[in-house]
Amino acid sequence: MNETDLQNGKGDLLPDEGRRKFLGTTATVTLAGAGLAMGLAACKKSEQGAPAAGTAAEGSHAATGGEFDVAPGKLDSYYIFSSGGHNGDVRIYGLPSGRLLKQIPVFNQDCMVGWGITNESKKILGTKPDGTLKYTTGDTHHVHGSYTDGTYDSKYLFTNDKLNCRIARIRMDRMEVDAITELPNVQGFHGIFPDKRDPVDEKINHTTRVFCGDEFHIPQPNDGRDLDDPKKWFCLFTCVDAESMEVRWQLKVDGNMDLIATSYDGKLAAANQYNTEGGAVAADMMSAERDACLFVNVARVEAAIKAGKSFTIGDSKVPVVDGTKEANKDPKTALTCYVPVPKNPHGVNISPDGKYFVCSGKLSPTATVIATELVHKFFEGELKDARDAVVAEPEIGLGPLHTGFDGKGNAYTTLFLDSQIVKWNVDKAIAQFKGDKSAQPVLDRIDVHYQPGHGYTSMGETKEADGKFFNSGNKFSKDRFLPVGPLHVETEQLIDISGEKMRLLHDHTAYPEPHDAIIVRADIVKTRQVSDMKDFPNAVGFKDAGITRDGNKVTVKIASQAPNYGVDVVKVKKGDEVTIILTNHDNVEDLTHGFGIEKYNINFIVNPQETHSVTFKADKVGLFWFYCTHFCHALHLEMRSRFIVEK
Ligand code: RUQ
Ligand code: CUA
Ligand code: CA
Repeated sequence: MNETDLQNGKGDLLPDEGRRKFLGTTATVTLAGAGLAMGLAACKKSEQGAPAAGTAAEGSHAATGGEFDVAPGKLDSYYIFSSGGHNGDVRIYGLPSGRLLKQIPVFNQDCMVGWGITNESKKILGTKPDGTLKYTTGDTHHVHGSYTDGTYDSKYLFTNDKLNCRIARIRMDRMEVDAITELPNVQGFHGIFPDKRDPVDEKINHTTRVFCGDEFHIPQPNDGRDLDDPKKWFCLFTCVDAESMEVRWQLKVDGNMDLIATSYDGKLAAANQYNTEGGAVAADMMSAERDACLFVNVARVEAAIKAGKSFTIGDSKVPVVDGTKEANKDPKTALTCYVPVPKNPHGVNISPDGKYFVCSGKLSPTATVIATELVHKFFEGELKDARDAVVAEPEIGLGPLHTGFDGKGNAYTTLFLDSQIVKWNVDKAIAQFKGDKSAQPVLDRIDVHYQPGHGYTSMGETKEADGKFFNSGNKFSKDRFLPVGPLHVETEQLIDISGEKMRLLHDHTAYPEPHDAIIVRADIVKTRQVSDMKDFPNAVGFKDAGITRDGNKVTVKIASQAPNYGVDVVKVKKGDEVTIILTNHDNVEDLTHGFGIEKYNINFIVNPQETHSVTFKADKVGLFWFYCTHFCHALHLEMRSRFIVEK
């Protein structure tokens, strides 16, 4: 097949057309079923500026083979930190290779590392009075890094659990979770974003708070009251302290919240709202022509709490203030600003220069551009109407969801229904909105495979946006990879955005199903490759190793060094409560040991210089080997000892 064939859509591009048609039909049918086809039909493809790239995306729009390969032994230039979705974890990939580097267990259990099994991880995850985990499931959607001076400082990552409404913090030196907090009074905790500097103290130029939006309105308190009275239910915007991880305050709002974004000056947090109607069924959630993008004036909220204008809900001690429209009629004192946007928006992102928030249309083929400066003007009482903060609303395509930026004035929005990424220019969109008929905001389109959800650019959520890569997180992979049964792996596609035209570089797989992610320059990320024994208060020195008994409680202290645990046999009695504390004394990078006990459902690792412990009941009599589960030495298989439980 030659170049012309490619452009004419011949040869092996034809089956691809077939796939697209098939998928397009599915999407339309699904949406029509939900009563949405009407609004979507309003977008006339011919008026969208640049022509669709069509399947030529994989011809003229694609990179040549190997161009962005990372050769054996070479390292990637970026990290991707990605949510794992209903798997409950957070993943790290390298870019541009797409190599999976780590899966950080967060809300899930992971026997590779022993997350949810060791006492230390159980303490972070939270247990019931009987010592078992309070929750064993989670749903991570968004991962965001802490900031210093408008860019990532490699200190923390924060992620949400939509399912059980918890926020988790990952310390980036070890890439492990060090704190989890459950949010009170909320359900459907979806959007999360750290502030970029202190909203109150201008001198503090790093992340201090993390903002959390909840999507599902509930009775307050949710103790059995008002179950049939949705008008009384409401949602809360929550502020968590980035250091203590305690909930600082909550804000009662009208409508719901979906995604969150924060301004570079630290003063504003935004949330797109798709259910301003307060509907309990989908048809009601789509009944209004417009929903809103909510802006929270953080300093005012905190001043209101200081002034004693807060209340509490149920057993929760967290102060709550009223951010509803009814309670905030005067913009000059308002805690909130609700900017009307076309119905059921999804996603809100801020441009790297801090000037514009972009709220994607989802059911509307538009993106709404809101000027940060004008939101500030609203709060000063200088804007007639909140809607006047909108400076552009270009038509960009069907099903816009999330937007990334290149730092050069261009935006890249995922189009779920069109299965495309659209590149558009913010200034041109503003000119068009002002009435310049010659302004054509849409600059380029590229097909992705298929149905993209989140898309994000390299360093795009910092002031160091570098305009190199866009990663498209597609929701359907269909036929992109070898089939593996009914559950498909997801596709992520890396796109070169450094030129005028976008170029598809390659596909990589993603275990179902990631939502949002960030792309961070590799030189920013500073990890510690061998831990410090002092960070583990229960570390076992060679001299402290041994077995002690206190009533029916047995403590087994093990100081291991490859290829030995330093103890040949541990003898206990049936019914004993056994605690094993294991310290890995090896000081060599990458020399991790494992610890598993046959038939006792215990399995965890200790990295060099680390200590972990487990507590369990010796409820089975007999001989049970415990062995090293992590390959560590030529005598790794011999690294095993006996656990004997006597009658
Ligand atoms: S959401 S596909 Cu969970 Cu971030 Cu938009
Ligand atoms: Cu120690 Cu394998
Ligand atoms: Ca709505």
